[in-house]
Amino acid sequence: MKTAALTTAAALTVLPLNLCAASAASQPAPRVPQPPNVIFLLADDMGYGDLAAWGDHAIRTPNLDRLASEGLRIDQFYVAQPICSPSRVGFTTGQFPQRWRITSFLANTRSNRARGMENFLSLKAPTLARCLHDAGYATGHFGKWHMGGQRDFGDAPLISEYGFDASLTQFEGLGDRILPKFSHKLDPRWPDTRYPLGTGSEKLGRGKCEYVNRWEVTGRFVDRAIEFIEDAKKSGKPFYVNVWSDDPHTPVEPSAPYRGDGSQRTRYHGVVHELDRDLGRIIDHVRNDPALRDNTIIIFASDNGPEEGCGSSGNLRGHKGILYEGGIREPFIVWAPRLLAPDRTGKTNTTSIVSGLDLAPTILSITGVRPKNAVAFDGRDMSDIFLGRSAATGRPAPLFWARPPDRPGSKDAPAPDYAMRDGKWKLLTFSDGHAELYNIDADPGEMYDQSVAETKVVAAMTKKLAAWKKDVSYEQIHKPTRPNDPGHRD
Ligand SMILES: [Ca+2]
Repeated sequence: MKTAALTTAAALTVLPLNLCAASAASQPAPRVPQPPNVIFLLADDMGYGDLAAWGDHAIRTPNLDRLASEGLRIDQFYVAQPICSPSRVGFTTGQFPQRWRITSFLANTRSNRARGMENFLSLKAPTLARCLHDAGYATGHFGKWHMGGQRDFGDAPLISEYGFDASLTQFEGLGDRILPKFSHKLDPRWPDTRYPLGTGSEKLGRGKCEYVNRWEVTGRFVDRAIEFIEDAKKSGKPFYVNVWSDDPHTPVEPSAPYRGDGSQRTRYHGVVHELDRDLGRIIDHVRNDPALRDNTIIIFASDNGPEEGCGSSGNLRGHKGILYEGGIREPFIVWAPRLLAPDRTGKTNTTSIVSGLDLAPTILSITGVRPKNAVAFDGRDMSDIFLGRSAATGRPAPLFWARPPDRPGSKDAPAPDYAMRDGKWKLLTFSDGHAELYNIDADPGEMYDQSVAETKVVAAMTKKLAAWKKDVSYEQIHKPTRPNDPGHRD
């Protein structure tokens, strides 16, 4: 980093948290500020270019745009992998998902095995929710999970076993769930309008299942999250709440007024608009309550780039599943009116490089929570960046990605196998041995390969990439196969 170093938790507004000890104090004690509440809003397959705040004015997203105008946008935000499950493992654990053998989307057991993957996130993995729960936070997960308990595998842990007091999910997880039905048969092979992965999930049991219209699913997660927040408020506990919508993932079906001309693209626009409206309800709930507004951090992100034919990567190259920027670089907003540096409100940090891996160590720092057991996070404490106290260039350590094994690209255009970001440089390597190098600061669209002119940079980065592959044992588990199962959905 070229500018100010990150501060430690001790320099932040809250003290190290031990709620039990604090409440047991017998004499009037110095007033300890309530540790901040955290709400993490996550979209599913929304592209870098899909919000007006990032340049797309074809979709109306007034609530998320207002969140950005009252908060801080971080422009160089990367997810851990360009696809659902490992991206979520990165947010959840603060560690490269390769360490937990979740390298692409979790599907059925045969497909997971063929790709060298586990069937669920190990309970040995550290989780942000468990750290916060152990420190006295009320913790709730409402929305898509996709870290175990899907397709034919019902023996995964419940979401609650990862540190959550309450959960409500859909067909990519266990426990109580809301399952989608569509207004028409999606496929003549399927007997009714209920989504087959939903009916399959229902057969796994392990929670109550309720079917609602596809366009009502996110609203149900938001309703449950608001209830949970109110309960936490009444109990006097700080809270950590995930609202992980499965919008705008395909199949896209907004309510009837928002279907436009019926094309995939306009229905996608409708889904994003309704997602924005639903998330707006929880944002307004916090904004309109001074007790919540003044001590809550709301973070918004997407889990990976857009599916082709749906969302927009803006000026970036590539899409979901691909290691070019469009697959891994996503919108990211931090909203925290009383905690954010006032002169950064409504601004965009274009210089710092932030990862989904940073979420866990950063939230622990901001909340002053120390994990019971030391965790070797791959992410870094970026609290100064999140709260607008610094816009330090780059990041303290490089980032690495590996292609999901089921996304090899085409014969004519093979997908890059590995990527690495270090300072302004991004290296991409291919199975035939060649590499591409881009100066992302000058060329975010990855148009001008610098690998021939910058051979020393390529050599140095290739060496670091090899060390990372060894560190996470990736080449031993990498099995580049492509599943071809009925009902395939990532
Ligand atoms: Ca996704």
